[in-house]
Amino acid sequence: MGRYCELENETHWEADVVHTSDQSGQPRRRTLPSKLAEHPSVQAVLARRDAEEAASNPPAVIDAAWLRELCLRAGADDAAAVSLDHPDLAGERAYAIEAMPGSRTLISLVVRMNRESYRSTARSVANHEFHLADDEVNHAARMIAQGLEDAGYRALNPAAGFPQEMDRFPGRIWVVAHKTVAVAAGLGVMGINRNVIHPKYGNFILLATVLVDAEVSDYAEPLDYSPCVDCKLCVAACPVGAIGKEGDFDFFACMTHNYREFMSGFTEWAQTVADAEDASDFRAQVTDSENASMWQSLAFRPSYKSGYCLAVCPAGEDVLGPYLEDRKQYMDTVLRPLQDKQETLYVLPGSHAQEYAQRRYPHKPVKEVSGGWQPPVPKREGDS
Ligand code: B12
Ligand code: SF4
Repeated sequence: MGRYCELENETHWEADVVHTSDQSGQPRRRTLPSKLAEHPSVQAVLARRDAEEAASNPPAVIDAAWLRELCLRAGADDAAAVSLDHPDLAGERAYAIEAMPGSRTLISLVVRMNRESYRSTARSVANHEFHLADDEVNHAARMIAQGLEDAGYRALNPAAGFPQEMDRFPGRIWVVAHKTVAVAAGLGVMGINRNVIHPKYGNFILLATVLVDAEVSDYAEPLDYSPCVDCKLCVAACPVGAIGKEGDFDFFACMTHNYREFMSGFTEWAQTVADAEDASDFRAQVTDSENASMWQSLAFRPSYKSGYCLAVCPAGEDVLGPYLEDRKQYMDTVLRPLQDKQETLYVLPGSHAQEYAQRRYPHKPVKEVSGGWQPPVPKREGDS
């Protein structure tokens, strides 16, 4: 398109270059000599300028369909947005505002884990799967935050798991409780095992949350049913009895065993090093395998000792089939190998976990530990 024009004795075609809309939503026209307007560099500069202008004046409300597309393209398997004013998020509000003042919406996202890898009795396989999915969900969250930033919004992506705010430890160290957000956003419901169960993917998901400073045109609502089928396999699978039949959760039982090589278990390991009289005293207290595993956790990524409550869960439309077909076969192939595995269980002395582990799993050695929660009572003179 163009029109004939005479300017300062020069005769040429002027091109109408129509670019993106301005603040009022009206298309803006730039008039340039046609030769210049058609030059690739000029077109690139103008396109970039228009994009920058659009980004500095983003729509006040984010379009929900645009946002969902952004999330899926970033690698999420599912995503939904929830207002920070949602009553179920009252406990998260102050943390979200502290992390990013002006936060208005939380975007919850889900990345699937491969089921068979997570169910493996080889802890290296299950942990590898966990860490790779953790990377994926973190990557997706980062891409979403970047996409929002490019569109002119302020957005922030806290880690899916670690790193966390260790200066608050042993208080709440996580920036956002991803489970609480996912449930409020309708992506699933917490089952008896206290993991969020997605209606399709079951509990084989990791979660992340992106904070953004704008509202979204359409917010999701919590699910009106729980995908948990109340089979209690998670109760039967947990080697330290952390999952109660009614969904009550023994935090210290799980943390002491499962987090043996995380912050609290590591502290106890360091104390053992500090208190040991010599190398042979230290090696009498910590086996070669435990030391090798601690090295692996420090050098690569921390190894969870369990996660069986999640591994055995048959809930979710994509997961449930084999359980419905033959429950005995499901238990023989998914639950029993984890129950039969020879492995050390770490428990607090005198705890319910200790009594439970000894009674239910006599073939698994049970080791008393402090869990690193309390510093040991200082040795007094004369103590042996
Ligand atoms: C803290 C934490 C843990 C703690 C506590 C777990 C828990 N239920 O809260 C420990 C170390 C035990 C843990 C273990 C695991 N975790 Co974890 N964990 C988290 C974290 C950082 C926060 C969880 C949270 O919001 N808890 C509070 C509320 C929402 O959960 P709740 O179940 O109602 O909490 C109860 C207890 O934990 C207890 N409690 C919480 N804190 C404290 C502190 C003390 C001192 C006490 C006494 C009690 C207590 O009180 C609550 C009410 O009953 C999130 C990451 C994040 N930033 O959100 C991952 C997260 C929840 N973990 C996850 C996973 C996968 C696991 C494990 C399977 C890892 C593994 N391989 O073993 C296990 C599963 C244990 C289980 N059945 O819950 C996933 C869950 C995914 C899903 N499908 O839901 C998350 C969301 C990580 C992620 N990005 O995907 N985890
Ligand atoms: S294992 Fe069974 S009871 Fe436990 S959370 Fe999954 S469906 Fe619910």
